[in-house]
Amino acid sequence: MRVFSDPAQAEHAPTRELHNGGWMDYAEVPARLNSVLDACGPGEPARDFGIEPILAAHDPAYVAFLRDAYRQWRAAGREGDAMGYVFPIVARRKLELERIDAKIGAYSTDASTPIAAGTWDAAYGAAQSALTGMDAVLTGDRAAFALCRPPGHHAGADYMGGYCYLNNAAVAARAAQARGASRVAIVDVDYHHGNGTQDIFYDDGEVLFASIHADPKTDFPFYWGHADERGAGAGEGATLNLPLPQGTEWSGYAPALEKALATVRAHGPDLLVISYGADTFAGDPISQFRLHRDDYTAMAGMIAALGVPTLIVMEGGYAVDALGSNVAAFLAGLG
Ligand code: SP5
Ligand code: ZN
Repeated sequence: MRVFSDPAQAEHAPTRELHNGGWMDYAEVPARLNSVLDACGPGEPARDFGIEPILAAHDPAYVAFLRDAYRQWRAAGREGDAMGYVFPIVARRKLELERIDAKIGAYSTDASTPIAAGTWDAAYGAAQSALTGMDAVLTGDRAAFALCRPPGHHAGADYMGGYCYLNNAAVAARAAQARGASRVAIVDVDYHHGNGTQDIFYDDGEVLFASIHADPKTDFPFYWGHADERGAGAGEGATLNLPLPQGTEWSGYAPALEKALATVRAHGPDLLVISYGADTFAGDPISQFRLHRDDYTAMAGMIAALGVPTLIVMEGGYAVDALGSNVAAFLAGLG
């Protein structure tokens, strides 16, 4: 299977994140890339499809902000990574915001998604990796792997969060639709709920979003991913959330995946996007499921049995040393 990534993806290197009442080392590190490339690579460089396909999934003002945020941060005399500290929870009105602190808070859901010097180029490169992988699938490959970093599934049309800036899976799905694959299914198997992807397609009945994740009652992102979120308007019923308890092993995971895949089958997609996170791994430092390497091969086998052309997009997975072999096990199962 072809593997795509962009060298700029390694240049995004925030130093710390805020959670549990203090500063923690940033978990989403550049070394994740080499762990995967050593096991699955070397892969091929992403092509550049430009900014247009990114704007099919994201608000232009948000994209313009993201592009220029670090420069504005430095221009304000700040050192280190850019991060918000005031978040508008009630109404995000279209105010003319002046200060970088005001803008960054308005475009963030949390304080674990800093903007560093290389962030824009890396996020842009990751989106291009997803688009390049999608192009491979649309031109005849049964499956392709976009080794995206930073990840994307917590990023909405106009917000970043959870280590994510641009929603790589959503950008790829929109590109597929623009090229005639109108019915798309996105299956998100990252440990965390893909709130950004869900938001982008919530009203869209053409794009099924199905997610298996840690119960947001106990886990990030807390406010999305509950079982009663099922889509709205034309998208009513095209969102499926299957939250599972901490400690879930393959025996509890497999039935949820079977349920998600039955819903995918019923949707009848032209194309499948898998948001693949290896943070469901038993050894993950920030997550609490108990999957093992061979479970990823089984997971991929169930997905491959759908017989639908599939783009795999990398999301989370923070046990860096094991990440490459977990990804390789997953790709092996796709056949
Ligand atoms: C793409 C992705 O996987 N993003 C995940 C973002 C999670 N950020 C919040 C992490 C909070 C972790 N709390 C861990 C407690 C460990 N004792
Ligand atoms: Zn995750």
